[in-house]
Amino acid sequence: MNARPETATLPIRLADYRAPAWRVERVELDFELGIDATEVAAKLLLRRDPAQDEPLRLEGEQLELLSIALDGQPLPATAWRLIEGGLEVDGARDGSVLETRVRVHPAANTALEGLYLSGPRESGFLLTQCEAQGFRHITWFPDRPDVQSTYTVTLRADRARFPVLLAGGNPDGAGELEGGRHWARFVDPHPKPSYLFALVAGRLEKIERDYRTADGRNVQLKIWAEADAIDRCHYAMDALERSMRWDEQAYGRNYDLDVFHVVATHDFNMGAMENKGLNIFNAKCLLADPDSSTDDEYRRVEAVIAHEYFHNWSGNRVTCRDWFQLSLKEGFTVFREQSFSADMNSAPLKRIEDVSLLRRAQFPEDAGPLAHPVRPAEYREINNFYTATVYEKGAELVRMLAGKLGAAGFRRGTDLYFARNDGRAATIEDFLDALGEANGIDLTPYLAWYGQAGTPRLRAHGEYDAARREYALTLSQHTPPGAGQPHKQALPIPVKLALFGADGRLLPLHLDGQTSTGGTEAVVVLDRIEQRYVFRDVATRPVPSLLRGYSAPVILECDYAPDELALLLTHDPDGFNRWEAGQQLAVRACDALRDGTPPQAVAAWCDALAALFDDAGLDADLLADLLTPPGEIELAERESVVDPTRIHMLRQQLLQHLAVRIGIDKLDARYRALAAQSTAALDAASQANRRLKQRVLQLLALLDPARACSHATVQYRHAPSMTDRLGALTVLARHDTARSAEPLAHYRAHYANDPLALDKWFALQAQLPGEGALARVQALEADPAFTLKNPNRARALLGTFASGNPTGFHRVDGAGYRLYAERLLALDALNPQIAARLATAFNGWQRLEPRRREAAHASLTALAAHDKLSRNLAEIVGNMLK
Ligand code: 0A1
Ligand code: ZN
Repeated sequence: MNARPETATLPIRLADYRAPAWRVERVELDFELGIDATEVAAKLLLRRDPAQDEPLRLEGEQLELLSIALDGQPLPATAWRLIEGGLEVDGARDGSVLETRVRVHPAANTALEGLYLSGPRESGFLLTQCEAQGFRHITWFPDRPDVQSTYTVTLRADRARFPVLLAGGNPDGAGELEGGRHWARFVDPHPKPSYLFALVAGRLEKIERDYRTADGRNVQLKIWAEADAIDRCHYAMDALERSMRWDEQAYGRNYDLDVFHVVATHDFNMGAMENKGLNIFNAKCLLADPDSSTDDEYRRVEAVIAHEYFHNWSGNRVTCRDWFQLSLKEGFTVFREQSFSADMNSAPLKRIEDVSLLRRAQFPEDAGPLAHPVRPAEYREINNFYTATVYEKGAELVRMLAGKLGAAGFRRGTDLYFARNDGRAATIEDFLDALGEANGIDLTPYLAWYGQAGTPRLRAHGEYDAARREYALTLSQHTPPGAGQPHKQALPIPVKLALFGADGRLLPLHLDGQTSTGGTEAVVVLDRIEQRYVFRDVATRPVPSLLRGYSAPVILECDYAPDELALLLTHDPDGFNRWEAGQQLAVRACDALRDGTPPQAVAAWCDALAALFDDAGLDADLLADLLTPPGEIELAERESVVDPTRIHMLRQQLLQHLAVRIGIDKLDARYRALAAQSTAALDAASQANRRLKQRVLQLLALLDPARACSHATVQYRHAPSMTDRLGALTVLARHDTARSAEPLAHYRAHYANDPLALDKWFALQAQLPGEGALARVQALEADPAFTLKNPNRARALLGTFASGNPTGFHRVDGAGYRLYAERLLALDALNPQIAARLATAFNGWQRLEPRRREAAHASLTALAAHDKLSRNLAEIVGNMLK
């Protein structure tokens, strides 16, 4: 099937929003399901807005129209016409019923949007993906989120081939039909937009559990997967139950149908999808068991289960008026998911993980040619806007609002938001209005955050006056121009802060006119270009701890001396800021190594960490994070001219210094001690041990690769968990190619039938740094298990190579770019969404050093010159070259 739109489109603008002229009150859908051809009959009860005089227009793509009737009468060909991307119908009135019948072709649908086949045609199952605009690939419909309808869905299919038939809503009957066929009906009483429609049909197994909501409803929870995976769904079921309880307690939100289905598929463009009553998950975000999932993957499953479940209120009951408001549901839901994960696990570590992701994924986006505001002003292809900015930065904005209102105030605000907007398609203004009104606060200044792209820089400068015992802190902000916004305005930036004495103790704060959060911590809101804050009665020259807990998504620039950062790294009780001080110090250390200036920062960082390494009171997982300097992508963000090889070498050099400072004996002893405690247990302490063990082994490998590889060989052989197995394999593959061959082959054979485990095998090798990476990737492409048709596989090999292997991808000769661009083209013909997403790996190319920049430019230009690019890929490549 040709997945490309017929014509290029003009951008769609927020400013052009108009309420729909036609709505659909009720939908009845009838599916005659088949792998090659499925027939869809739709019956729409239409409502006309009396204030508008528009003809009825419905969206549809790649639909084979079989029949069309209005109010029971077949429509003559003169009464309807195909227009670009749609269908125009004459003669409809308020209350009219439009009936259409179309044919679609699931097995030929490689774009995985609309109705498609997951798995081989003999054994695979059918499923749908409708966000953002997949429903128009299923039937003619006003496919926009502000059209909300109740759905009655009847599925008919061959019973032997499709024993399980599911759609969103409550079950409403099922039965047998002639010729070995059967049917099932589902009714969803909650009006919903078309993007939340879903069906699943095929051979699936299930696990189930009864759940009683806080408001007394009995709900059947059912998780579905193919037979070989059903035993790996139990962890997700537990996580689902935890999520449901948490949403009741934290937000007063109860589930609202009699059943809640979750389905796993290996063929999915994203992580998961919150279809009403029928969530569909990428298997990667649902299946978990100790033999094939890492600790990180377990946490991800828990987070994604929560995320999709939480959407039932933040997204489904209250949906988005238009796709510009995407962050209304996504930013809020990511924030809810982050809070849940923080409650279930370690809060400071979760914060570190979230901020690292923001810096790795969102900051580069916000600083480059793909930059856009959390609420974009225009787009060509909405699927390109499921970005780190809309999700991650959007969550940071909600976090700022929550911080401003305090826990009780935020809850008052969200209660009002849900009550007032239940069943509505809302806007970001509706969200801020409700939060503000419930608290008697005007939050409109925060709207500016939603409309302005770019990461603000927050400068901090402190002066101490010993005679007056005063400390004056000057804060100023600046957002570089970009994304078509030459002049950026000042934003309200909440800065949570504390002051430390030279002995590492917190000082009491006396700050006129500011809220104090408990004597030693305060929040000031910088809402102009510059402001000075004077702290009185400060006994000694203080060291400020700023943006505690990362209280605003900005880049802090503060002229700390290395020993001040070391003091915070050693003493700050705010776990996040402690880590942050270490990160800043590591950056300084890298700068010193790069510039050949006196290595004070190197010594300060190494000394502080060596001391913390011996601190028995420090949590193993925090120590593991402290021992990890910023990654190569983060380091590159700070450079005006980027040489990925040099950055890689500097970071390795820094780690080498750290390893030397701690010393072989200590590293070896700690590794052995941690290895002796190895189990498959999933409790926090066991996970923390594994995490630290891996960091220690990696450091040891820098000093004594032979010894580290011996440990890794033993660890691989006896690993009780995937975390240990993969950790060992990574060290071996990095440090001893010859010795890694056998375990890599063993892994490949052992997991031959486990696609998720195989993805990790591809990704691990795609990530190995250096010149050899390209040849390795090409060899891996020849593996019979490699295919561009499966998004997880394509991402594991090609995505990891381009986004997770800077030295491999950014070869000076440009061969990495050329291969990648060729693959993007091939991918685009199959699955434009995935091609466009993977193409973002070129982001940042303009700041590469000249030879690489030229090579990247040549590859991008060649790509752009193709006349048959999808709208998805064309938009990304076009923006990249702007
Ligand atoms: N709403 C989902 C993300 C999602 C978006 C688009 C999809 O298909 C193209 C699928 C999923 C979420 O936030 O989890
Ligand atoms: Zn979401």
